[in-house]
Amino acid sequence: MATSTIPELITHKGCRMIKGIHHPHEVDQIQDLELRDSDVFVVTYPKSGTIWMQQILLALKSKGNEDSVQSVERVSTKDTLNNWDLVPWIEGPGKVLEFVKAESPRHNVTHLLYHLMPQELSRRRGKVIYVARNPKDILVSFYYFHKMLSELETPKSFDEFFDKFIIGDVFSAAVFGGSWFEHVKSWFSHKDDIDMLFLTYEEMIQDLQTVVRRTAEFLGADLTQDQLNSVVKQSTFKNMKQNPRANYEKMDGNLINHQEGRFMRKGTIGDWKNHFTVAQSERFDKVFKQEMKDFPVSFIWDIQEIS
Ligand code: PPS
Repeated sequence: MATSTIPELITHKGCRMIKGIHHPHEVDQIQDLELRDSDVFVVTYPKSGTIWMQQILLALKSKGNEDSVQSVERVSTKDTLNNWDLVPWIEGPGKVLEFVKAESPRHNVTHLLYHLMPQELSRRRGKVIYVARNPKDILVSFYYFHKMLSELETPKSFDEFFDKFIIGDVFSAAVFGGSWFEHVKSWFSHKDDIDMLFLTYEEMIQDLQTVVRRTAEFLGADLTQDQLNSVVKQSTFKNMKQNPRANYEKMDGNLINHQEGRFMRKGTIGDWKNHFTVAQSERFDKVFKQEMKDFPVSFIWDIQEIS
């Protein structure tokens, strides 16, 4: 059952966060963290494939051996393991302290902007895997996620949420995570300063095998072809949909309303077509074109483009 308090967002150093979950004094400690070469941060704007890359990292770490992840669950003192317990949010409550004490390799995820992340990244300590997704599909996925998560304000309608994501003629900073445009562009602008693998959700849909192989190479993970195949198998939408850890099934019913749907929802490209009106799509395209005119990466907007 969802709580009845109205969730609130705060802005801290230009970053939009959830009040009560993200504590500015903890977030401020992240920039000064000492990194190890083996540290990995998966960086995403919300709904871009975070849990997917979490899954790939977990499976790579266990060299495709599902039993090894399950054994972590068995020895855990928590009976509520979700993917995010195994690859935590660095900006989550108490996570900075856990990070400092954690054994190598430390794998974390974040929605934070570049300037709030450890400065040592720019000295090429630690690695970043950035996953970007086409923002029309993000908007739809985010809309359903707002209906599920009690810490995010339930939208009155899809149209209202659309107007919150795009205010006037810009990607707005009003939603959790801030402006999609700013997130992608600011991280991308640092891609040559830090050790970064830049991927898109759409290329993961198009060719998961290649993405898994490139990710393994980037991390220096030495897996046989059979082991890589097992990682791919565990990371398909079909298999993750049945994985309770990936669906936050064990997450407290006060935080997530499981009646509103599943975290692993559609897992495809182009669901925006089932939600946007023609006028909304045209308005979105205008904003996108304007804000992304110098951006060198193109996005795939329709599953037909790759099938
Ligand atoms: S969050 O809340 O920001 O952590 O969400 P995030 O994990 O970034 O994004 C959730 C969306 O990713 C989809 N997803 C996948 N799609 C295809 N294949 C696989 N294996 C996969 N794993 C996660 C998930 O279904 C959400 O997208 P939508 O469009 O809502 O289905």
